[in-house]
Amino acid sequence: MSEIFKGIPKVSYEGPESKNPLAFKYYDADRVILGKKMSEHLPFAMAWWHNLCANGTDMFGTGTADKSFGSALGTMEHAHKKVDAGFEFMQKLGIEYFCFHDVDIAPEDQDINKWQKNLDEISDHILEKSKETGIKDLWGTANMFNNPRFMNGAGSSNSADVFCFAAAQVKKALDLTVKLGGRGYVFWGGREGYETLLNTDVKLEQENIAKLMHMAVDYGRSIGFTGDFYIEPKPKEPMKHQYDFDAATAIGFLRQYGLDKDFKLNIEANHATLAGHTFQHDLRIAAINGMLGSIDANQGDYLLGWDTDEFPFNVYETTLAMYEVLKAGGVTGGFNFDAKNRRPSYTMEDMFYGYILGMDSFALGLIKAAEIIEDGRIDEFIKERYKSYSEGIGKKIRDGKTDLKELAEYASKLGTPALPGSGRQEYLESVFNSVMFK
Ligand code: XUL
Ligand code: CO
Repeated sequence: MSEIFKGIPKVSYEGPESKNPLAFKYYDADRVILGKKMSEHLPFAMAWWHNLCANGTDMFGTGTADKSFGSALGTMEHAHKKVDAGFEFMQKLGIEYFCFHDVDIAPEDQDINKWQKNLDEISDHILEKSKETGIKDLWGTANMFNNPRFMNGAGSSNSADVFCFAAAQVKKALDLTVKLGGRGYVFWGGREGYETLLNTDVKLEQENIAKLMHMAVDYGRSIGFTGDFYIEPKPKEPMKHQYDFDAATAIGFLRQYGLDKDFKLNIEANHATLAGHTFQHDLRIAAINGMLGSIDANQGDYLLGWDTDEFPFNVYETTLAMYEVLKAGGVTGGFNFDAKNRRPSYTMEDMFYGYILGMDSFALGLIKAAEIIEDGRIDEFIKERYKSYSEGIGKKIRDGKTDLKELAEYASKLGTPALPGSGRQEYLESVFNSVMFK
C-alpha cells in the first residue's frame, strides 16, 4: 500500500527545545507522571469526521482542503482510502484510538439496507487495519442530525417513522462499535431540542429520547457491549435549545429516566463554554456524580458564540482540565480530538500540526496539573477552608446527627458568628502561576 502522507515521518518526542515542527515538545508517551505513563493518562483518539472528512466548508464558502486522498469523493473507493489515510495518520502520531459516526466511514445511501452493506464492507477493512496496528475504536455513534429526515431530531422527532430510522441507525452503529472493540457509545443530542415551544411537546420528546436510549442499552448488552454509553452535553447549535444543555442537566435526565447505571458523560470543552461554564466546571460536575466517562478535547473561542472546535492550545485550560481528571482518578474513555484545522490551514502538514498542538497542550496540562497536586498548597488550602466540618457541630451536620432545632440553639448561643475566612483567590492564582511558570 502506498504512503498517503508523503514526506511526513513518524512524529516523535524531541523535548521543549526542539524547533522541529513535526516533533512533540511535551508529549512523551512513556514518561511516567504520578505513577502512570503519559499514554495511559491520555488515551488520545482521532475524530474520523473532522480529520478525514471535513474540508473547511463553512456557511460562506466551499472547502479549502483536499480530503479526496486521490479518489472521487462520496464513493466506496474513497471510503476505503480514508481508512488507509486514517491508520497511516494515527500510526505516524502514535495515536491508539479513533472515534466515528456511521456516516463518516461509509457514504450514506438513501436506501438504508444498501448503506448498511457499505458499512459492513468498510468496517471489515477497519477491523483488518485495527488488527494489524493495534489501533482501536474509542467510541462509535450514529449521525442522526445531518439527513433532512432528522430536521426535528431523532429520538425527539414528531414522526414515529423517523424514530424508527434513528433506531435502525443506533442498532447498526452499536453493531459496528462492538465489532471494532469500542470502549464507549456516544449520544450527542444533534437536533434533540427545539426551535420554539409553540410547536413542541417537550415531555413527549424527552420521554422518547429516554426510550431510544433504553432500547440502545438493552440491545447493546444483548450483543456483548460492556462499555459505557455516553451523553455528550451541548446547550445550543444546531437547535436553539438542546435538551442535554450541560453536565448537570444531562445527569438529571439520566437519573430521571433510570439510565444512570449504563451512562456516563462525554464532556466537550467547547460545549461547556457555550453553556456559560468553564470546561473545568463540567468536568467537576461529571466527576463528583461518578459520571466522568470521556472527553472531547478541543477549545472554543471566547469571542465567538458558536462551536468552533479548535485544537486545544490554551494550557491554562488543559491544566485545569487535567487537574480535574487526575483528581477523578482518570477517565474510563479517552481524549477525542473533536477539533478541526482553521479553514486557511488546509494542507496535509496542517492536519499533523493540529494533532501535535492538541497532544502537546494536553501533555503539558498533565505535567502542570501533576505539579500543582504535588505542590499541595491548593489542596491544603481547600482542606483548611472546610475545616469547620471536621469537628464539633460541623461534623454533626456532615454525619446527619443533628436537626434544625439543635442548630438554631447553637446559633443563638453564638450571637454574632465570625466571618467565614478569606477565599484568598488572588493568592491561589499566584500559586497556580508560580507552578505554571517555574
Ligand atoms: C458536535 C459534536 C459531535 C459529537 C459526536 O458538536 O461534538 O461531533 O462529538 O456526534
Ligand atoms: Co463532540
